Amino acid sequence: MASNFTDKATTRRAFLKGSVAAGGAVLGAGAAHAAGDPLITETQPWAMELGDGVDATPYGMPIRFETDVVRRNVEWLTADTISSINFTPIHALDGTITPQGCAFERHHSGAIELAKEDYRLMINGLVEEEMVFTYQDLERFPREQHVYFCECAANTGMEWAGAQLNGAQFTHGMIHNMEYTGVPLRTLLKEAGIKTESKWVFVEGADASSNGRSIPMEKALDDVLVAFKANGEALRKEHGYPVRLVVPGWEGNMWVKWLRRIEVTDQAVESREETSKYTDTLEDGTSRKWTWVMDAKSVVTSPSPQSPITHGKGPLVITGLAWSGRGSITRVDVTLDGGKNWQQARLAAPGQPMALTRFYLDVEWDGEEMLLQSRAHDDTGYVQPTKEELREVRGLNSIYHNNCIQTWWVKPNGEAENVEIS
Ligand SMILES: Nc1nc2c(c(=O)[nH]1)N[C@H]1C(S)=C(S)[C@@H](COP(=O)(O)O)O[C@H]1N2
Ligand SMILES: [Mo]
Repeated sequence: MASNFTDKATTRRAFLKGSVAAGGAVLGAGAAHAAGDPLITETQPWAMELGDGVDATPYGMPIRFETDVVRRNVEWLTADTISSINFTPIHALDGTITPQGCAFERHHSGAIELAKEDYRLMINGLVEEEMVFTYQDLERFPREQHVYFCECAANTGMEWAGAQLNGAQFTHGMIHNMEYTGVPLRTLLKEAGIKTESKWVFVEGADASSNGRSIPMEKALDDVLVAFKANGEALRKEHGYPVRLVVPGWEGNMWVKWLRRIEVTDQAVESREETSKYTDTLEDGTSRKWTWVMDAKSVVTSPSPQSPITHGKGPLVITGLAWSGRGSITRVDVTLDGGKNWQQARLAAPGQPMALTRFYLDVEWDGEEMLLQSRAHDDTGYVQPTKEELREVRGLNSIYHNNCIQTWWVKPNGEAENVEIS
């Protein structure tokens, strides 16, 4: 066992030296540190004792050093934590898939516990035959698998009037991105047989709030999924176990959790109190309603206020996320000087429709202050607007659908702050 560790250490050292010798060194004198470093020269405690057995953790949690990578809520935002929201720690994640354990939650009457045995999904209204499916019934239909983001329409909503919350988690963390497995809603609607006059579906959850929403039939028959797995495993309770609706590209409030009923109708049903809340108030007092699609948006996740630069000047990885509810991200630009000069970032993988895209820009940081911004482009040709441009159209009274360009002021000491520039 001990010799095994020695081998690994040797290989690692050889690799570090090798990369320098090959002229591919990013960090210059990196290998020179090794000589006086006890972490390299001394045998460490973890190499002198045995680790946990395979029966220690039947279901694993992150290692204790990562306990700050968690969902957080903002206390003053809502009156209680039941009808409330928390935020994904996007400043500390990489890649694009959001682990369920730290994916933001939004509920209107708390996360309920509903067993598969007690699960029923009813389809009624303008159908040939009203139907009730059990969980087991749903498992017998052909399945599909897709990665989609889910963004609450209120994401970035606190930033309309001015820079407010200090961290990407709080300004942009009402979003998650998961790989869903489920049955197309279309399949279930066909099973029940929709009547010719049907134009909408009214979807409802089993929780006390029921979160009823109307979705146009065109969307319902297109790509909406009745999902029961996320990232390979069962949905977590807080994300709607055992079954939730996935409405790709559209605002989170339509993604009904603990899905219990689908009513086929010929007109949109006004839900209880909530529909009106997801309406944008414009400067002239009129409202913007039925704005379901989430426009293209992006944010630099690191460096950012909760993810400062701690290594001084030199090579710096700038990274972030971009997404569009209208299609795929084709390009992301990053500026270090508040929009005077833009550079095209590298996409970690080609943009996928209605899913998060990870971008990187590798720079040599001179240690001077930066005004960091990112700007997303999608395949409809749409370009993410500045805060000024968005305000010209939507005014200052809006809460929802704020997809403007975000600015982080990175100071010479590496700390970052949420600011607004004009
Ligand atoms: N049944 C039910 N579905 C619901 C809600 C709810 O309160 N009850 N909240 C909605 C809102 S406003 C959002 S943004 C998303 C959030 O999904 P999440 O909690 O999995 O992040 O769920 C939606 N579906
Ligand atoms: Mo939401």
